[in-house]
Amino acid sequence: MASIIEASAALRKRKNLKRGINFTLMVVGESGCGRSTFVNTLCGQQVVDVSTTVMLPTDSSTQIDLQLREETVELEDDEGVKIQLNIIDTPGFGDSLDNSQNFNVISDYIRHQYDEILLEESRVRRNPRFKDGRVHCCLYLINPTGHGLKETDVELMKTLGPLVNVIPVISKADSLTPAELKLNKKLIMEDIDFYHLPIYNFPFEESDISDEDYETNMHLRSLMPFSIIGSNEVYDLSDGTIIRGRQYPWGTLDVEDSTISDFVQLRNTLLISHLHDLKDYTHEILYERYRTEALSGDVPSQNGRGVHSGNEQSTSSPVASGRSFQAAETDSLQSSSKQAAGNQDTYLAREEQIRLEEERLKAFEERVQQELLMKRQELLQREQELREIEERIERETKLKGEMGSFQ
Ligand SMILES: Nc1nc2c(ncn2[C@@H]2O[C@H](COP(=O)(O)OP(=O)(O)OP(=O)(O)O)[C@@H](O)[C@H]2O)c(=O)[nH]1
Ligand SMILES: [Mg+2]
Repeated sequence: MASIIEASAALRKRKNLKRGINFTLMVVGESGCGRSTFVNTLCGQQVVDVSTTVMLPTDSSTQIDLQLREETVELEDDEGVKIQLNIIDTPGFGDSLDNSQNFNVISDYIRHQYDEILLEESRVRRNPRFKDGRVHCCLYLINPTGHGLKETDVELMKTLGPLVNVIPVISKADSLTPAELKLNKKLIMEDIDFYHLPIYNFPFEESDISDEDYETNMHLRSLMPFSIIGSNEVYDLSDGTIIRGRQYPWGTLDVEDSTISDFVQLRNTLLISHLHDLKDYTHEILYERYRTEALSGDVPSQNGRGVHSGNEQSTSSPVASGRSFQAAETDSLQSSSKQAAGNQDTYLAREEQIRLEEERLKAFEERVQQELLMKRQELLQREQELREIEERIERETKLKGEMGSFQ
């Protein structure tokens, strides 16, 4: 029996090696909080600014400057396992006075990926080239203020937490002394508990976890929120070692030094130890819940109104997550059996799915139209400016000519 399991595990590994594991990571945080630097540090290469694709146009009507950008990087671990890492960056986040519109752009994107899967699942013929775009983890970078959370942080985590695995992270940890960092972490966790923010806190089923995994998860919980230091520079030290670090007048720090930040722990968590857990939680709990709600007609409307309240996951405080995992699972199982009650239901559910997709496409079309309109207006303005410049030059030339003939 054991040999069969080993053989199938080896087979799976070989398959994974060949195909590569797909993982989608979203990085959210205020402008300048260090998102790009973190992405480059995580990947050990300069990935930002390369093949940047704007996925959603700016919504000019509401003055949101947020855009979602995707970069894809192929990483390979020590054992040769390939990871296709899709990184979704959110430039412009936190720049508007009213950030709620930004939250909606992000949550709409996440929901749209779920809708795509829902639609694909209901097709008679599957599309062999279908790309699963679900976001498996959302890192929320918090500026190192030394205080607890701001209102925006609370609202964002409340909005996104029920949809995606949100992991809060203090960026630029080198700006704080060890004591300040410790206090900052404590205050943030107190706020997360106080507001019952549904973050990903390494949930597990108590009956089904090895001692080792239990220790790991508890340790990771104790580090939350993770702290990171990022850098785009690599230095050759006098002893021949090469480090990615930050150079200061008083010395050079190594971003991988785990005594000053949790960067290495976070990287291991995302790319090695919890890569599959994050994917599984997305599929089995978050997507399943979304699917159940969508099929039972209890779909949150566009633009985040009536979002899945966040309360469902609100029990997942760092202490109670084992229970919340089970509770969520039971909920989804019950709802699944309800959903299987007859063809009529299925038919209505399909109708609902189609309606949902139509709504999303309509919203997307509207955004594109608005973007087009804005570009047209810009063009007209530029033309006007050009005309004015031409007229001025003409006037000046004429004046010069008149002056010349006068002399
Ligand atoms: N001290 C310190 N500075 C950092 C760290 N990470 C990034 N920075 C600096 O912070 C500034 C902004 O970093 P970016 O990575 O461009 O931040 P961003 O969030 O991508 O910024 P936008 O894309 O403009 O919103 C740069 O000057 C970085 O060098 C860090 O860990 N510590
Ligand atoms: Mg950036």
